[in-house]
Amino acid sequence: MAQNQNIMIVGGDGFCGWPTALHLSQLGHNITIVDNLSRRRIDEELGADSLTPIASVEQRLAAWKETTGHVIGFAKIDVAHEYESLVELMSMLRPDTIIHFGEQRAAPYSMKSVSQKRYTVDNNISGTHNLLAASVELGLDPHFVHLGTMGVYGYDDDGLEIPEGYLPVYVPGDDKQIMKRDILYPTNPGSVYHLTKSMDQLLFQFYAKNDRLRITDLHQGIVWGTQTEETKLDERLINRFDYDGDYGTVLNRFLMQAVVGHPLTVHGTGGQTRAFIHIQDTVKCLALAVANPPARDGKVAILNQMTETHSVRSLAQLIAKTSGARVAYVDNPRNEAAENDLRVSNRTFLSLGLNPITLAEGLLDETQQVAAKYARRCKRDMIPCVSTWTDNQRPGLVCQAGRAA
Ligand code: NAD
Ligand code: USQ
Repeated sequence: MAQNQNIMIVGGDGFCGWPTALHLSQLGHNITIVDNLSRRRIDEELGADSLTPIASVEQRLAAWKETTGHVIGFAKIDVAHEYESLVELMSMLRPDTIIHFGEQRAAPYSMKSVSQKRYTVDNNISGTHNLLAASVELGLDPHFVHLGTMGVYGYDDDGLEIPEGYLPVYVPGDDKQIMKRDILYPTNPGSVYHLTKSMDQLLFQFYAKNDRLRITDLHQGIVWGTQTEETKLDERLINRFDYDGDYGTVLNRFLMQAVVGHPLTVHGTGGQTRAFIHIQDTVKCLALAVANPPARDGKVAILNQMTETHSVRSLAQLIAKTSGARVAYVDNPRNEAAENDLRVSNRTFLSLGLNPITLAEGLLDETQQVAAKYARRCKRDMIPCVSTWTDNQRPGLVCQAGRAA
């Protein structure tokens, strides 16, 4: 594989996509971002905004060129609906690698109402399929790298270490011989958003088998932190920091809640255990995935992209201890197990050389410093989680009915 690749990054204006684009550009790859800016539009729809003041795409790209001399291309295309424009761009770019971040990624947003459910399914499934179909139609041979989620496995706590995508099953044959098969780990999504990632997996399975596309599906845990080595280079390169009840993820929410003096909003008992990864490790994993395409063997390479697991309760307690914040155990707006254990294999990235950043390494402080710097931009009324999973959970502002601990 060429050292300097032509890489198309779909969703490259988003939280994970933007720092990945900068990192791969810094490594010498030729980057083109494709994004319809729907994430910025959804901020307007919700009345929310990134805690950090993100510059426009044009300002971001100009700042990158000014700071490093590297040029990143940009095309505003909706990959779910503007198929002809996508084909035109891809036939011109002929990408060696396509990285696909371009989906609606918030579980609470996907459960908000029927309109957001339909949007999430339509956007995510059509977008993924269009990218695969266009690659085949044009006779291209890109390495297709997709950002999936740990959530496709579900959180059933059955005691197994979650393997990387495939579950070995042993079935007695007619002659009583035991036969081994590797099947896609049975999916158990917990939201319409996670459901679309489960459905993406079948699209990949088909295109890898039928068209021999080389596909890497990265099952990523919850990303925390905000800045990377490259986004720190200039204020105009700053990454997004979502904290609102739909898009803010749990650890970043707790870190900023502590800064603005809001109780830490633990859902239920906080016994949900989840997988985490720092944004700096996300970009490193993407560089490793790009440098190590799978064999063309008809099978999707599935890698678990996470570095550690924690329960929500233990994260809240850790942050409360260091900041003095109050922990509020609030009614859970989601339909999820109150408590679960989680063990995950991340052997492939470790074997490729990932040296994980853990919570213990001081970056919690760095994230809180970023939150403190922009705390004046916080809209407190955007903090509560108001999206509920079922109608009978819909009493109003669920997160505000907190009990102090
Ligand atoms: P994000 O919402 O910040 O970024 C997604 C980007 O994709 C946005 O810029 C958006 O405008 C763009 N986009 C969406 N639909 C599009 C379309 N139809 N056409 C073109 N562009 C489109 O999300 P993120 O946090 O950067 O997540 C990126 C990917 O990583 C997602 O697929 C998500 O499922 C996955 N992921 C994220 C996390 C996390 O904690 N943030 C964890 C695991 C997996
Ligand atoms: N939670 C709280 N309090 C809060 C917010 C969340 O207790 O204020 C709890 C939730 O109930 C849940 C857990 O924290 O049990 C994680 O919630 P989250 O919003 O941090 O993460 P999630 O909805 O799972 O989604 C995020 C990203 C998604 C990605 C997923 C990875 O938004 O794109 O796919 O993390 S994973 O969780 O591994 O599937």
